[in-house]
Amino acid sequence: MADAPDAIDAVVDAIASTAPEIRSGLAGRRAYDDGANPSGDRQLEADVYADRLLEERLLGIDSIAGYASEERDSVVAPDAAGGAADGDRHYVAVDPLDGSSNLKSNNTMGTLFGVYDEPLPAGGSALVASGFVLYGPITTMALAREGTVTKSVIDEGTRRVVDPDLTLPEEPTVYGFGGRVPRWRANFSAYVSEVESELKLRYGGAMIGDVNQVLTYGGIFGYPGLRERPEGKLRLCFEGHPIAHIVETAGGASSNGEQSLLSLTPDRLHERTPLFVGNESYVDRLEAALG
Ligand code: AHM
Ligand code: MG
Repeated sequence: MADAPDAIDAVVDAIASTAPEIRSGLAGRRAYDDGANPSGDRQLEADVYADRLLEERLLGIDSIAGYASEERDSVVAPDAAGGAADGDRHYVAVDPLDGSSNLKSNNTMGTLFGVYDEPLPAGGSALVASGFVLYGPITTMALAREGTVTKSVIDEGTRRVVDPDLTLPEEPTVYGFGGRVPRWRANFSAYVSEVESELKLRYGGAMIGDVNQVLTYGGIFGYPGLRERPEGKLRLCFEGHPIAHIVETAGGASSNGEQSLLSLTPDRLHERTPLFVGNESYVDRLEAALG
């Protein structure tokens, strides 16, 4: 993966400086907007607000040649073709408010992003950095780049690193799996029976929050393929690639049930995938159970 410090710094700074605005704008935007996103989910006013802010900030960066969002049909290019040379062009994929249905119950949600050095949709190997902002009791950012994950607290738009080398704990403690249990397939249910006798359930309905628990305590998070929907719910480009990059860089593993999510290239921007991330031992056992 190519190193691109300037583009990455600019994206990370833009997202960190936008985070307090997104956060403070949530309270007044809990109603549904009129539209639906390309995956068919109803959009909240907060989804649209966060998407527009991020589009404006990220496309304002010279080296960003494309903005893709879970809330938009296709990749948006900057108005004027940027001055960046071919090798300096980068593309950002964003889930502006992952877990936004939690706004109703006032639970955790976040902003997820991946920076690629190829036009989108691209393979996971084109990711040069990825991260998430978590709007919990405090605002934090996990950032994977150059082989290291750092954790920062965001205060008034600036980042203060609180963990320079975030790694998954070796003794896993927690798990969380999405989808209604009767819709799970038999081999997955059998695997979960084993996991639930070993780990504690932590499921909050926002992937970012649930994966952050796994990063903090060790364990596994997943949203499996379901009986009527074998492709699962979550999207490879906006959720799968960035979260897999973060967890793998932190020493864990990712899978679609067969192989690392980072080895996959979506045919379509909004393509879905079964998604599993966590400690390697649990991801290996999952692949064996589903295989
Ligand atoms: P979103 O990006 O539209 O919020 O949808 C993704 C969210 C994930 O954060 C979470 O893991 C999942 O949907 C929860 O789905 P469910 O409500 O089916 O448990
Ligand atoms: Mg999401």
